[in-house]
Amino acid sequence: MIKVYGTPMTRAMRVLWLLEELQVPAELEPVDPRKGEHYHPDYWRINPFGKVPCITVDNYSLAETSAICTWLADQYPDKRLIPACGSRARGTHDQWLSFALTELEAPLWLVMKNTVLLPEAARVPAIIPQAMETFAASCKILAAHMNMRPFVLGEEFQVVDIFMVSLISWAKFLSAPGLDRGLLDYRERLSHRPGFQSFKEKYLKKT
Ligand SMILES: N[C@@H](CCC(=O)N[C@@H](CS)C(=O)NCC(=O)O)C(=O)O
Repeated sequence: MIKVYGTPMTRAMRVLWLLEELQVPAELEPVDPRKGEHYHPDYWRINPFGKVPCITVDNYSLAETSAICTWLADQYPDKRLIPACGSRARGTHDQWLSFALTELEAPLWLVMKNTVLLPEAARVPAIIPQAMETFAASCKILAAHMNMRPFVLGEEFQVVDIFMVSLISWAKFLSAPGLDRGLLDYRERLSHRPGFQSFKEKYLKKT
């Protein structure tokens, strides 16, 4: 059985949603960073990266959300949620995944930390305008791309769509500039997928 460490309100949400899309049973082991539970030595023995999410399968453990999600999707090629390793489509998939993490998530995470997550005394509000501007410029590129296709890779829902939807949700929560109607509609459309609904039923109703 796959164990997922984290809570549904963290990046673990991306892993839990993917597992519902793959229809693979998993067990959620609650590790809540808001309560500092990720600092526990028992958790560091499982995940020396010290953050959530992380997964374990038998005696194998894996951290970093994008590594976890691509690895999981690769385990179930019949589910067609990621292009085959080495294919051009996989190159394009990973290009957008990398763009999501470095060009969209990184500036948003700076905003998140300095508006919500860090204790007030540790926040640096001066960072926010520049991070918002960086996000908006990248978001414009994504919006133009999504204007012409239903999913990032074209006609099929893939792992990278989970990351994009999650980041659009962060951006909406932070009132970040750059979101357009098309991106909000894309997020709304994907939230009706049975996989997402099942994630919501299983994990959000309990928290
Ligand atoms: N690069 C990591 C980032 C993981 C991360 O920062 N997770 C947050 C929760 S969403 C966390 O564990 N924060 C606790 C901390 O930074 O101390 C990934 O993509 O998995």
